[in-house]
Amino acid sequence: MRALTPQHDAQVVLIRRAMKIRHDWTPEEVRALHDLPLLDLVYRAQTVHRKTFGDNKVQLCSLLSIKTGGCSEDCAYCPQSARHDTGVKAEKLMPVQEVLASAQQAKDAGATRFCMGAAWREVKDGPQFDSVVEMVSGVRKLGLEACATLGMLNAEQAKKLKDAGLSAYNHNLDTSESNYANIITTRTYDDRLSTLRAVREAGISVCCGGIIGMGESIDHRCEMLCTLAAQDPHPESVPVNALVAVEGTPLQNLRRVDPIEMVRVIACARLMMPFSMVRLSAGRMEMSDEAQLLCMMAGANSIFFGDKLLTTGNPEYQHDMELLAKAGVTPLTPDAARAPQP
Ligand code: SAM
Ligand code: DTB
Ligand code: SF4
Repeated sequence: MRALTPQHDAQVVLIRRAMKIRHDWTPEEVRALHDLPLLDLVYRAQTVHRKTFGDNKVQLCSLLSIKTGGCSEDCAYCPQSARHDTGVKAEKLMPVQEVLASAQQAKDAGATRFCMGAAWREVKDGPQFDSVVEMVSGVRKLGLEACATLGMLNAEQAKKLKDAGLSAYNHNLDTSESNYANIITTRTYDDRLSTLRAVREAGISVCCGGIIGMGESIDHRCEMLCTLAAQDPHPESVPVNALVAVEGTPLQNLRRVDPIEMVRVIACARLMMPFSMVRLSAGRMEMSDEAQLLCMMAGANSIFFGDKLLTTGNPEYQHDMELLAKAGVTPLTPDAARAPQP
């Protein structure tokens, strides 16, 4: 976490005292919030957001697939699973220097966080992992936050990543425990939670969120939000993805999720985890500018920019910059103060 000014620090201490941080949300309570009239919900979320992040800034993150496709897992949403015929080719791990060149480009374009994704079920010790460790320290040397998402990790691997300077590890719960087996059968919810514990215990920030629009019910979404917020401390970063229905995956025929549903989930995440970065992640290609701004009103304070996510599309850089400029939303700069986790 970057250094804060003494004034800001003092302010956050006061806010923290006034704001009860909870880990015991019940699905019924969350459902009641979720179902509020939309403008009441957004108003509440924005009120909390202004207290914890007074600056109205949005963090620009850059995403790179460092190892694409051929994954042994059967995640129903994922174009990179070897079990789905999506046209995504299995590739080798990218060379360290290429990854660092891409990180430099992202920095030049205004990114403050660089996220590296690998289509692995789990990390295996050996030369590939050693290269990833090198990538992490290289990205940090460029002055960027470094985030990685590499599948399951053990405590020792988490420690190595921490020592290389990894800022955050992304490991999503994706859906609720009660819906998990409908989406993934090759691992359990407990597998996910135990990697998250290893990450936390190594002292790495946790980035953990989910996907909506996979055929789950609203109650499933509320249950997932409760599990996210049950983590103590809260994940510092909570990505909210809308399913990108990719041809060849079992979810290919699902209809685009209504953006208003994204707004509701983002608002709940903001209210439940007031100090976390809430990231409007996949699915922006199918959202209007206005819907994205409503997500920001509801507390989203980060987007991925650049015209590709891992394997699917993302809005054009120029379009995003125009949207932010039009709305008077300033990108977070590397030296900007922002609310720390309580
Ligand atoms: N293999 C690692 C893992 O599963 O944690 C890391 C890579 S995985 C692609 C990272 C995240 O991307 C997933 O947990 C999921 O939330 C998101 N994701 C993947 N495919 C998606 C899709 N089609 N639509 C929305 N989100 C997606
Ligand atoms: C997250 O929650 N969303 C990002 C990031 N974490 C790694 C990935 C979205 C991937 C969307 C599908 C694709 O492009 O392959
Ligand atoms: Fe593999 Fe991750 Fe895709 Fe699942 S989400 S198939 S683990 S790359």
